[in-house]
Amino acid sequence: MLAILAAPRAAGYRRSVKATLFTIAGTPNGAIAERMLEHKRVEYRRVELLQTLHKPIVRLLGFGGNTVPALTLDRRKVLGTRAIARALEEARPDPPLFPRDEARRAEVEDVERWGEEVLQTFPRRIVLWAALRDLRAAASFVERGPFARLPDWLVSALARPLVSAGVRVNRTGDGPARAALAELPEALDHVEELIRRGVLGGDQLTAADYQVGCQLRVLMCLDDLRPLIEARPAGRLAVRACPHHPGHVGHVLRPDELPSG
Ligand SMILES: N[C@@H](CCC(=O)N[C@@H](CS)C(=O)NCC(=O)O)C(=O)O
Repeated sequence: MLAILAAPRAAGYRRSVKATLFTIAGTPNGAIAERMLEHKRVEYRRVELLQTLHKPIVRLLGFGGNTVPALTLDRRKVLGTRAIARALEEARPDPPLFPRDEARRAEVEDVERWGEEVLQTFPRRIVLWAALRDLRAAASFVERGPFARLPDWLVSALARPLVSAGVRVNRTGDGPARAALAELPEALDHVEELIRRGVLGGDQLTAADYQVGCQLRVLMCLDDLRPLIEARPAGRLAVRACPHHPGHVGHVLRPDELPSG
């Protein structure tokens, strides 16, 4: 089985909810699900699947789709970050992932949707495309499980086909990645407008903070992008939502590909 089982999260987590998270290495969407499980203090088992081969496996497991993150929660099958947020909120209302006030909840849900529909396209288009230029970096996204212990020669042999497959699955390449890089400053400005309005980055992190913060945190794994993000309020939100994320891509962007502004 092309799955890798990681140990359940440590004691102190609530044992009454049984959860298994299916994910792949390096995806911000997996990080969103993990950070929300931690927010809810739900003990979970992490199953890491191999990029691209995860699709038939998730389909065969009966999630009704072929993407990750996919979560079984109290025997319920839940697919996708937004559905996972709602299933967790229902199973464990405290601490909340959404404001109790209806108007504020609607604002948070709008931003969560923007995070999933719009902001998600930035790491999706940029990160694997950049990793193709620094193939040793691809292995740095794998931090846990037996993949992390594979010999260097095997990691090098697997990196190119796996990263290339990921680039194809994400329908990216030079055009989409460069367009995303050019649009990144505008997206960061939008995040900061939402922080100023108090919809993001409040006292209690919400599903929208995890959705937006984890996407930005993964972009910060690129040496070319981290300095543009980390010193800004958007970068501080990213680190708060996702203090640690594996992965490090060295300088690979050409000067004309770097975001300006
Ligand atoms: N919007 C979905 C995105 C899920 C998604 O695109 N997952 C990627 C991995 S990061 C995937 O499984 N892609 C395979 C595919 O799109 O066929 C979510 O938030 O869960």
